[in-house]
Amino acid sequence: MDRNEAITRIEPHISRKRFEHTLRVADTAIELAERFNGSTEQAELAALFHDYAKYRSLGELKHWIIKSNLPKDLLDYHHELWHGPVGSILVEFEHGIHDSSVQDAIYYHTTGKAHMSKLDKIIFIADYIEPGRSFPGLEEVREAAKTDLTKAAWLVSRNTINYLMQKNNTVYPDSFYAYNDLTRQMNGRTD
Ligand code: DGI
Ligand code: FE
Ligand code: FE
Repeated sequence: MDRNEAITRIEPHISRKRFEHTLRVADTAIELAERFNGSTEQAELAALFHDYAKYRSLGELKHWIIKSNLPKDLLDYHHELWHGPVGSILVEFEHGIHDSSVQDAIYYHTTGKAHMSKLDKIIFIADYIEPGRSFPGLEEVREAAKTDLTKAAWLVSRNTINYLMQKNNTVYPDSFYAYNDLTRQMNGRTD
C-alpha cells in the first residue's frame, strides 16, 4: 500500500490534529529507518496506521479486546493502552495489512515490550520525538536518536514510566518489560 492509499484510508478515522501528528510520525520514522538501516516502507506503513484505532469508542475497543485473542488484562488498565493492540488487529481486518512486523510495531507503540525489533523501536521513538511534541527531556531523546536507537528507546521507556509514576498512574507490565530489556541491551550493547 503506498502513502497516498494509506492516507485515504486513515484520514476519515482520526482528528485533524491526530492526522498531522501521524504524518510527522511517518516522516520521523522514515528518517530513523534510513539512519539505522531499517525498512523505510514498513516504518512508513506502521507509522501511518499507529494511531488508527485511537478514536474508536471505548465500547468498540473493549469489544475487540474481548472477542479477539488480545490479553484481557488490558481491560484492567487505562483505556489509552487499548488503541495500539486493537489497531494492530483492525489494520488487518479493515485494510488487509497482514505484515506481523508492522502489526507488532502498531501493537506495542504505546508501551514497548521486551525484545523490541528495530521497527518496534523506530515507531516507539518516532511517536515520542516527532517535531510537534514537547515534553521535558525530549531534546535528550532527539539527540540519542541521531546515533543510538536502543538508547533512545530506553529513554522513551524510562521517561514514560517516570511520568506515569509521578502522576500515581498504574503502569502496564509491558512498559516495565520494555524498560528492563532495554536496560540490559544498553549494558550488553548488542546493537
Ligand atoms: O497515541 P499518542 O498520544 O500519540 O501516544 P501513545 O500511544 O504513546 O500514548 C498514549 C498515552 O498512554 C500517553 O498519555 C501515555 C500513556 N501511557 C503510556 N504507557 C502507559 C500509559 N498509560 C498507562 N496507564 N500505563 C502505561 O504503561
Ligand atoms: Fe498512540
Ligand atoms: Fe501517536
